[in-house]
Amino acid sequence: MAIFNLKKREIECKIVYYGPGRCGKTTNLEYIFKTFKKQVSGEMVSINTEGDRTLFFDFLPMGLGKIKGCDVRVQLYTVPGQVQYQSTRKLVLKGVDGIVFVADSLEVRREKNLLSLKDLQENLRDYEMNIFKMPLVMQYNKRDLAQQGIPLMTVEKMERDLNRQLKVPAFQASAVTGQGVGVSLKECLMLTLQSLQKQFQWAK
Ligand SMILES: Nc1nc2c(ncn2[C@@H]2O[C@H](COP(=O)(O)OP(=O)(O)O)[C@@H](O)[C@H]2O)c(=O)[nH]1
Ligand SMILES: [Mg+2]
Repeated sequence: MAIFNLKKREIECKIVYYGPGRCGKTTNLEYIFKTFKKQVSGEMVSINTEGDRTLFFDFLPMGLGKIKGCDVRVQLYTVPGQVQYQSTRKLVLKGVDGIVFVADSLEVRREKNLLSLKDLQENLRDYEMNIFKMPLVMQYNKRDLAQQGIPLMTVEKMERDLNRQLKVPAFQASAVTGQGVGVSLKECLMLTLQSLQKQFQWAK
């Protein structure tokens, strides 16, 4: 749930990069942090969680408009993906306004993607949020590895696995080269802002 800061005339919201361990969430955030420097305010904050990190930083989307005359400030988060960090993952989802689900295109990670999506759905449900109503985009990451002859799932297969029911916007990406990283974020921001606009429709 976004925070309305009347004094600063700002709305603060939270976007979380979710997905299995090693799918490329941190790499996405690092790419955004260095590529969209002008829209980043402050530092990247890292919270250590034994062996993995929860990362976040403030991001000011540009050209996406205001809500009720207020600027929108976004916090971008990643969660630790490993199974054992279930509690941290859940905590990071608290108050989430939009999600980029990063799926790993490696054939061998198929099951991990499915489990992570299920885990997301359950964690949201525990917060009384519905994945079908959540501003959400899919990112099929590591597409660059095809060139190295590494077996990847086809996009069609990933769509069937992960997006058959959700039917959310999906993007192919390579977080290491940055391909598809900006568009995934932009689409998620747009959906999030649209949703916030509806939520604040009646606010004075
Ligand atoms: N080839 C390739 N490697 C990637 C890509 N995204 C992430 N990686 C690598 O996958 C590993 C895990 O990435 P990381 O961002 O730490 O995953 P996280 O656990 O989801 O945060 C690292 O070695 C990254 O360099 C990608 O798009 N292509
Ligand atoms: Mg990470």
